[in-house]
Amino acid sequence: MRCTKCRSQEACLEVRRHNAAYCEGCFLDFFRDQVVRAIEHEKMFRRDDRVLVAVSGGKDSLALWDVLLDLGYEAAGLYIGLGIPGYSEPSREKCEAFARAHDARLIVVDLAEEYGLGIAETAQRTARAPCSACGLSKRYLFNKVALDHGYRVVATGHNLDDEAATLLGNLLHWQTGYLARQAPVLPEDDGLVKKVKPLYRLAERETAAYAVLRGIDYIVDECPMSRGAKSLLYKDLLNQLEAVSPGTKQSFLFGFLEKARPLFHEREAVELHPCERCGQPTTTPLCAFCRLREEVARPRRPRGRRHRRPASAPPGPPAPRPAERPVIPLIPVET
Ligand code: Q46
Ligand code: ZN
Repeated sequence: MRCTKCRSQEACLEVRRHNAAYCEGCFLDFFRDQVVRAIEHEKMFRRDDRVLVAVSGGKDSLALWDVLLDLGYEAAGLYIGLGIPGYSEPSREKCEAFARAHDARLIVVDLAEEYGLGIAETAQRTARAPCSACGLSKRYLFNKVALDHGYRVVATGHNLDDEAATLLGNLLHWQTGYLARQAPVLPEDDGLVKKVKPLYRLAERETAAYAVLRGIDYIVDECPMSRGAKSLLYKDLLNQLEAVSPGTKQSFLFGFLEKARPLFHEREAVELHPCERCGQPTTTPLCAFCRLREEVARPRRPRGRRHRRPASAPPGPPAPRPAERPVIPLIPVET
C-alpha cells in the first residue's frame, strides 16, 4: 500500500480512523502535527513556556519528551522513583539514558528515599491499594516539583486509549468528580500548576510506532502493579469496538469533551487553601500526601491483636487469607 500523503513511498502504518496509511516520514509528520494541534488548539503552553514532562521510562512519556524537544520546546523531565522492585530501577535508567542522549535536564525524586513512601511498602503498611498511594503521591510531587523549580506547566503522556478507557470507567461508575476533571488541560489554579496531555489525540499504537521509528529505548514491561487493572479490560473492549468501527475511541472521547464535560464541570467547583503542614493546595486541613505520610509513620498494631477471637467464641475455620494480588482501582490514576 502506498502512503496516502506523499503517494511515493510504501506505507508502514495504517491510521484507520483517519482513513490513511503513512510511510515513515509522513507518519512522523502526522504525529508532530497532532501534538502541535493539541498544544495550540487547547492553548496548553506557549513557545517560551518551560515545560516539565512527567516521565516513567515507558513509550508514551518518552515519546512526548522527544517530540517536545524536537519541536523546539524547553522541556525537562521529571522522574519519580516509586520503589517498585524490579521495575523502578530499569525505568529510571531509561529516563537517565534519554536525558543524557538529548542533553536534557532530568529531575529525579525518589519516594522511598526522600519521603519514606516506596509504593510497595506504603501499600503494605496502609490499607491502601498501591495505585491509590502511587496516584496521589505522583499528583502531589508533579505540582510541588514544578513549583519548586519554576515550571508553570506539567505535561503527561496520556494518549487517546488511556483517556477513552478512563472515560469509560468513570461513566460506568458515574464518577462525576472525575468526569468534571477529565480534560486535556487542567488550568492553573491557586497553588496548582497547569496540567496538560499533548498526546490525547494519538492512539497507543501510534506512540509506540513513534518511539520505535525515533529509536527511543523505552521500558517495554508495564508496571507490575497494573496487573488485573480494570482499565486494561476497558482498553480491550474499546479496541474490539475500534476494530469493527474505526474512530470509535476518538468520537467517544472528543464527543464527551465537546458536548458532555461542560455539564459536569459547572457543578464541581472546589475551594483550595494551603495544607497546614506542607503548604500545598488542598481542600482539607492536611493534604492527602501529608496524611499518607502520617499513616505510614504511625506505629503498627502488634500482629494478631486486631483479629483475636473472643475467649468465649467457639473455634471456627481459619480466617481467609487476603488476596495476594494488589487491588487496583477501577480507573487509571490521573497523573
Ligand atoms: S505506576 Fe503507579 Fe501506575 Fe504502577 S503503581 Fe499503579 S498507578 S500501575 S500509572
Ligand atoms: Zn501537605
